[in-house]
Amino acid sequence: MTDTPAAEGAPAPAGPTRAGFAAIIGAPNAGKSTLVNRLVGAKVSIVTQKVQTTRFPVKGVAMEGPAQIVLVDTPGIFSPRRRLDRAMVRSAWAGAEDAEAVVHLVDAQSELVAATGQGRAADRRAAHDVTSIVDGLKTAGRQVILALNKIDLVKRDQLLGLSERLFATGVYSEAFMISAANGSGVIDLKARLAGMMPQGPWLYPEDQTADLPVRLLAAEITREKVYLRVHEELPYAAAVETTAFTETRDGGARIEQTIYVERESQRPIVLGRGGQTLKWIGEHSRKDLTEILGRPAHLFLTVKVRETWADEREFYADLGLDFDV
Ligand SMILES: Nc1nc2c(ncn2[C@@H]2O[C@H](COP(=O)(O)OP(=O)(O)OP(=O)(O)O)[C@@H](O)[C@H]2O)c(=O)[nH]1
Ligand SMILES: [Mg+2]
Repeated sequence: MTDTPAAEGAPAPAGPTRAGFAAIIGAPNAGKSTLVNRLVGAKVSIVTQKVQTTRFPVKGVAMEGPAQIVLVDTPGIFSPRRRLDRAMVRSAWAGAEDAEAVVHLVDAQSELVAATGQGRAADRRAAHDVTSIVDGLKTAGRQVILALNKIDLVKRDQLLGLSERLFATGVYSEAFMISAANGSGVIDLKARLAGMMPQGPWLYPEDQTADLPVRLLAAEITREKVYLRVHEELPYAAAVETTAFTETRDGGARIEQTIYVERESQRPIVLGRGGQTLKWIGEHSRKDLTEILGRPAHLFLTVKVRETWADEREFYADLGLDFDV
């Protein structure tokens, strides 16, 4: 994703600088991470077709003239059941609390399909999650920006009705219609967010796009590949940990990672016949990591069963999530 205009290499602005936080909230799968990557112009947050991909708030830095917008990609907000769910949803709301601007991203296609009473269960669930986010915003007494996403998938004439219906809830100050996937409308949204940033010094160096420890970023890239490859067979039960990250003599990075699954029966799913699936995951992750790190990545993957990873305090601390919610 390099086609978003960025201020990289541009001369330092003459006027006063601005900087602040803009949080992107929304139901799982609305396209929040896709939007953050698009606004930043680089891959900072992983994207899959699976709901609940993002597990903790991820920051990405976007530049727009004299303004620096620190985007906070948050986990999807939904009705939480397990401990990890509760921690994710709590962190999403917390990400919004401290931000100068909040964008509620809504999957326009899911909303429209759900409103007809038809569509998949996933669409109805997404629409239900949108309603509870609206309720949450009402309770918080907070007005936010509405962004209708995935407009590449819907007829334009349906969008106006949808935006009016949502606007009537009173929790939105303005509305944008975008496609995070193809970039349509994103420039306008970015300009608006830049205008909302308060005057002040930049919070990150101008050329920095991500704010995630490299070991964690590397683990996230591999988790994305696991999800992309086995998302149907492995509902929600994998974690990836970088266990070693060392320099190699050729200037590359040697990265050792463990993929944790919750059941013995899931190990062969990740390995695949003759180890083919794990090989695919490793190859794709290594390719991405080499690109992101800008130097050769040598990746070594192991699969382990750890039934309790989702109930271990240490795992939450590593991701900056609250264990006790
Ligand atoms: N057609 C279309 N697909 C999109 C658009 N934006 C995102 N997607 C797709 O929607 C799916 C979910 O995207 P993500 O960016 O992972 O969504 P998310 O809101 O971060 O999801 P969670 O992290 O699970 O809450 C992916 O398959 C994306 O490719 C869009 O504008 N148009
Ligand atoms: Mg996400």
